[in-house]
Amino acid sequence: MVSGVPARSATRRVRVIDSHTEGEPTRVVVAGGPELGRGPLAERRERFRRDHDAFRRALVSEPRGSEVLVGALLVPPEAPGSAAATIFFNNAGYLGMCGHGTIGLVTTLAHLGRIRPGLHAIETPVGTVDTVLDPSGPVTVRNVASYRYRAAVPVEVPGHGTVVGDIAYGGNWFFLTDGPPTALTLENERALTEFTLRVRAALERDGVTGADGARIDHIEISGPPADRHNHARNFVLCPGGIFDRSPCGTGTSAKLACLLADGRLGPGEVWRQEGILGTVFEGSAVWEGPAVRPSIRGRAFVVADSELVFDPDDPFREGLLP
Ligand code: PYC
Repeated sequence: MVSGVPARSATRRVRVIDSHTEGEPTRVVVAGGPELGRGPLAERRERFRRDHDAFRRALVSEPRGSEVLVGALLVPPEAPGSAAATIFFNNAGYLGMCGHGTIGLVTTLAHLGRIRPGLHAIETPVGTVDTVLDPSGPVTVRNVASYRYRAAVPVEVPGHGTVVGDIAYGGNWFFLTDGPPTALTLENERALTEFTLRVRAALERDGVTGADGARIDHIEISGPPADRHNHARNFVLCPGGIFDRSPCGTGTSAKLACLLADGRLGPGEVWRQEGILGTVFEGSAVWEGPAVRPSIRGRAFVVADSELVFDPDDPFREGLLP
């Protein structure tokens, strides 16, 4: 047996619900996932990583998924009042929080008839987030406390010279820079991906990290919006080397932390963050001590309610890629 996906005689079946949030997909594992026991979510995430990593790969990589997919394993909540608890993952590993994924998860719970419009607490490995499901569909996520860690950090990026950006936390770690190397359009996706990969490699080369040595695995570039009703457009590189199709919930949270720190946005003021597809998250944040508490609003749609099949004879039952 390989951990996570046992080669047993019976075919294993895993029920998943797929959705997209403003373009970015989420796959919620509703039944048939690994048993992680009880205890703090951060500990259960470590158990997932240690004992069931093959399951993660099988869920989000080819032939069942792709590198754009974010998985969300539903696990029993710790607190009796929580609507759900989840561990987010992708092709590269495990995420602390995921904004678009939380919106997708809440929409999925509504699709399953497990929740109705209103307030719902969702537990994640980096804290509990309050969400509000609007009767008309949109979901607001009151994210974990977010903050700017360092401002105006210069980094030498091969082929691009000195790139200056802020390091901020929004549930994941981000390097945020203004002034894209080229227009933030889908046609420039390759050049933007190449640029952000180089920025990330340069940060790693120089040992630039988030607090406590945390790896900065998301790079966010900001530029002018295509629609004048919005405030900015972004391009966000995710840990697995692929870009976020949505405006990125944790990335928008990190951006809000920087905007409030600079006094460019007031507490409670609305920021309309456009993503690379032109879809929008509406965000705002208020001060909470030295950090800010961001709220992100967006919409998800369920696109599949299905069962994944793990045939014990399939040599690629754990996915094509290691
Ligand atoms: O929406 O927070 C987010 C997110 C992180 C990675 C992909 N999406």
